[in-house]
Amino acid sequence: MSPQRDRLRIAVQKSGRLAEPARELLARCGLRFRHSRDRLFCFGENMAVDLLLVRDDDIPGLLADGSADLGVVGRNVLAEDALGRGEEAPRELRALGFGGCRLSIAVPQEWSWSGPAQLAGKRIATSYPRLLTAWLTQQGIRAEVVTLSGSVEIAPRLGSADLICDLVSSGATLIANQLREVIEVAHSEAVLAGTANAPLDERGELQALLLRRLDSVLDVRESRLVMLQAPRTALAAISDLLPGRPAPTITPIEGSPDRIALQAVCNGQIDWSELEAMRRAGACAMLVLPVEKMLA
Ligand code: PRT
Ligand code: ZN
Repeated sequence: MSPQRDRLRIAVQKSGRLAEPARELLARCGLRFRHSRDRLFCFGENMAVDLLLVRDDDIPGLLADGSADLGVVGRNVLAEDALGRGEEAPRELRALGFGGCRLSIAVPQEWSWSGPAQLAGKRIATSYPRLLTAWLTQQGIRAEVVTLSGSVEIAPRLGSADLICDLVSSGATLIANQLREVIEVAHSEAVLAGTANAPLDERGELQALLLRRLDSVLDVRESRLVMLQAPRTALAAISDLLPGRPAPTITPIEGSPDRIALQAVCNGQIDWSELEAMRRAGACAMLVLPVEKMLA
């Protein structure tokens, strides 16, 4: 049961891969925090929103017991927790687009891999026993799950497991441990998590406001403002090259009746080859700018 308080609390990782990007994202939503001495709690200076700086593994529990209202955590951690908690488990509210990785099965390099059936009867070391067990069940495979809290990748060499199921991003750790990724069990990225029912008081309103700002921040992250000039006759060809086919704003250029200035918010990155194609179609004076905020 959530204790009475009027300020919203967001739990984020104190240090680690998600700590910086989570703080940066909240800053982009307009939140400013004062650091406290113990760095466990950060007071929100401009809104009634405070931060709890904790270990990522603690975030689902803090949400479940009402100590925090929102949390930024890996989907892997949230999903592993949810499998052990049932109906009332904290849930994913938004995918945040950073901290991307995959939970994968990796086998010793010398194995020849013939498919998941090969896992039957093997010992698999992991820090995600519930996710792995659910996947094995879904695949109809009986194997032994060996739960380890860290250094999973050395288990096969130590002889405590035959293979592993661990998080992978670049794959360098697997290679360094003579392991080979063979199959992805789950995809993960950082998510904003919250409880099944948002608070009904002012905190609920604050949470709704934050979610609206977050949606706008996530939307514009991939957006680019394109500005260029071109002959009026090239307009159709150039518009076709704009990612996401936005509706551009067209302005006549004073003193040059055949030429126009174009401005468009495009949904997606614009690379050099696309700019070069626009130039071949007749565009010049091209500018591509990141979009900071957008409110319809
Ligand atoms: O102290 P605290 O408990 O808060 O931190 P932590 O050490 O448990 O977590 P941290 O900071 O390592 O990771 C936080 C979250 O980042 C994870 O829960 C994932 O959602 C996400 N993430 C993204 C990763 C990785 N990429 C990742 N590569 N988490 C861990 N790894 C590890 C992986 O386990 C393996 O040991 O990095 C190694 C592999 O990396 P590559 O690049 O060699 O493949
Ligand atoms: Zn952790």
